Amino acid sequence: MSKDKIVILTGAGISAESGLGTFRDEGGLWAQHRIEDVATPEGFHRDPDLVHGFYNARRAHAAKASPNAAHTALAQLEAEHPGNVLIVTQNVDALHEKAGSKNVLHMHGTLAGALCGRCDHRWPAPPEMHKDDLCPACGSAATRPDVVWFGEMPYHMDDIWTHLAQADTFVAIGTSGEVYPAAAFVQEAAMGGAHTIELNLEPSTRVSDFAETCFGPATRIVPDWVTQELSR
Ligand code: BJW
Repeated sequence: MSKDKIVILTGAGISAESGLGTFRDEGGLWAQHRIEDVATPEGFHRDPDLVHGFYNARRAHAAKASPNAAHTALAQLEAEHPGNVLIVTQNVDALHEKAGSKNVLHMHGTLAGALCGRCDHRWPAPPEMHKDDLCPACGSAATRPDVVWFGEMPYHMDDIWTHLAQADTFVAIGTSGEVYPAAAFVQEAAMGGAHTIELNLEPSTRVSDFAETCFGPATRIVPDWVTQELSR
């Protein structure tokens, strides 16, 4: 059995079969909402009610969702692989944790968090957030979902670059490769000597950067890959 360090990047595609919509697939979230309205600091400044409504609905939907066989397989990999397994997720749902994964970095934040735009205080998000909610630390009515919008710096980046440089295997699952810096992780890992694998429904825009690929629904191809990895 391999003792190597595995870094896994996940995107919206891994949660699609749990009933959570992706962004860029046909009928996805960006077909229903303008990115600049709901996923930028400027959009939030212009219309906080609209943005809170968008995230309140997604928080409620995500709370009811259950992890699927792909999330469960990654939790099994973490539990049984003799080396280190790290999940870096772009997803704001908690399905990796619900499946039992412990070593998870949420680079685009989480629906479970609230953030004060004035003093940067963080606290657990209530089921619904509103523009007049007050920050429990500084009292400002500047509360927002603790998620990363376009033009903002994703979280944990120093740690993530370090883990990518040390990875023996890098796997990207269910992500289109359209959004940076996550889109550049495959090149960073490959430069450090990692074997790179794309597991996706269909080839992403970064497909030529990967050494190995497998296409199909995550609930099929991720458990298959985990079984293969644990028997190496
Ligand atoms: C299945 C499946 C199944 C379906 N089984 N698979 C020009 C060049 C380069 C970079 C830039 C540029 N201009 C601007 C930038 C930077 C910008 C960027 O990347 N823009 C691009 C549009 C070009 N990036 C940023 O701004 C980032 N910050 C940054 O760079 O900081 C540095 C900096 C800061 C300040 C100044 C200057 C520099 C921040 C990006 C934040 C992204 N935020 C969002 C919203 C998060 C909160 C929320 O959830 O609402 O993150 S946008 C959205 O996209 C979300 C996702 O995490 C992210 C990625 O989407 P993902 O997960 O890949 O989903 P999809 O829908 O795209 O793909 C789904 C995939 O699944 C597909 O491949 C399907 O085939 C597959 N699939 N069903 C398996 N069943």
